[in-house]
Amino acid sequence: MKLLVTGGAGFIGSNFVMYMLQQHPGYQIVNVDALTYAGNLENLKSIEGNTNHTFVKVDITDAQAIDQLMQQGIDVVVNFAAESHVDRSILEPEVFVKTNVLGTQLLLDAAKKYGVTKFVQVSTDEVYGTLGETGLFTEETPLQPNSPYSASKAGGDLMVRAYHETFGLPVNITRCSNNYGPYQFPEKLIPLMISRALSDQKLPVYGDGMNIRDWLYVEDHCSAIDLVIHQGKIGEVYNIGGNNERTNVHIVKTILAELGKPESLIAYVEDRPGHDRRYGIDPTKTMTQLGWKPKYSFETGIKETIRWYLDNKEWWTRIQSGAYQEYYAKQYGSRM
Ligand code: NAD
Ligand code: TDX
Repeated sequence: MKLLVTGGAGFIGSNFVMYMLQQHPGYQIVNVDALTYAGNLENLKSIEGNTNHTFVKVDITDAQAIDQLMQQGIDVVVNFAAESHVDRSILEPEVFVKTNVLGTQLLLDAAKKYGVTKFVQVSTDEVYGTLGETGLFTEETPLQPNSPYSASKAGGDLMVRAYHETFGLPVNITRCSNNYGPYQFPEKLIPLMISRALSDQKLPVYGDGMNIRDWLYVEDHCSAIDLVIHQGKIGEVYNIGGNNERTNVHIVKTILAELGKPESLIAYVEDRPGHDRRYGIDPTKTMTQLGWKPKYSFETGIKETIRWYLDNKEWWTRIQSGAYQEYYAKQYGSRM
């Protein structure tokens, strides 16, 4: 099988590429990434030299380049490429629409032109909006996105739906809860708090810290997408989550306790505008129809993650200094 994976130098995409090469040693992966600030080829160091993996620096909004790539014969497209940070979408929404809506539509066009056996859109629970104190998001929950980020992801999802309904393109959409684990860019809650706590810097908690997110270890997200690729019923949406709802302040206090740092590092700061109060995924469909089950409890996953950030300090300090962006030029500059 030949997969085109977009966004494979980012957090989940790079974990997914490594996971798939391990699970399916015969598969070929073409990894397409624009290497924005969030793309980091250092994430893929462990698979350098693996001939089943090819990296190509391409922007998914470049229709010509995508067309050229698809000409080689791709079986399955897995679309991770996106602008992914809510706070950035509040400051600069335009690039979110460009990549997450237009980029998705251009990929769909190429998939339609060359014919694929499946197009998997990796989406998020944030498209469903926010929950009150009770209830969970199911695949039938109406889309009510509240941030420019989630609105752009919902726009991409609706394009995927339309290409299925109108052109018969074989698609699946996955909607996963908040991921955490190795290689997550240190702007997101968990790696931001770990890296700042290790440097004894203040930890900015938005609002009252009681907003709830539903956390899933990244490898469990990858195993679910693997099942969707192989067993997902064409045209269906699959929610992915492990029933691990935690308040933000609980997360931050867990990290501080694990690192032996004082809670006095916590600084309550002004709330995020439009801040969704609670996310919670009902994963029943994915579990019963695809036989998916997460491997990691939150308590195990967070310990593994903290250990990884302690062992890979150089990885995130190079991000903080910007030095990671030179890696591409050094490694690939003369070859591409
Ligand atoms: P990330 O920001 O770490 O990675 C995104 C990657 O996409 C980067 O490597 C970046 O260079 C690349 N990219 C951005 N714009 C591009 C473009 N125009 N062309 C080609 N590549 C481009 O994000 P992530 O956390 O790994 O998220 C991956 C996907 O999973 C996203 O679609 C996101 O919406 C979705 N998702 C994320 C989470 C989460 O908790 N992180 C949860 C559910 C779904
Ligand atoms: O400094 C912070 N302080 C804080 O209190 C940051 C960065 C976040 N927060 C809060 C906001 C959220 O309630 O922590 C929670 C998690 O924030 P993020 O890590 O920014 O994630 P979130 O906004 O929930 O979105 C994430 O999950 C779904 C990903 O970034 C998305 O890409 C994914 O779709």
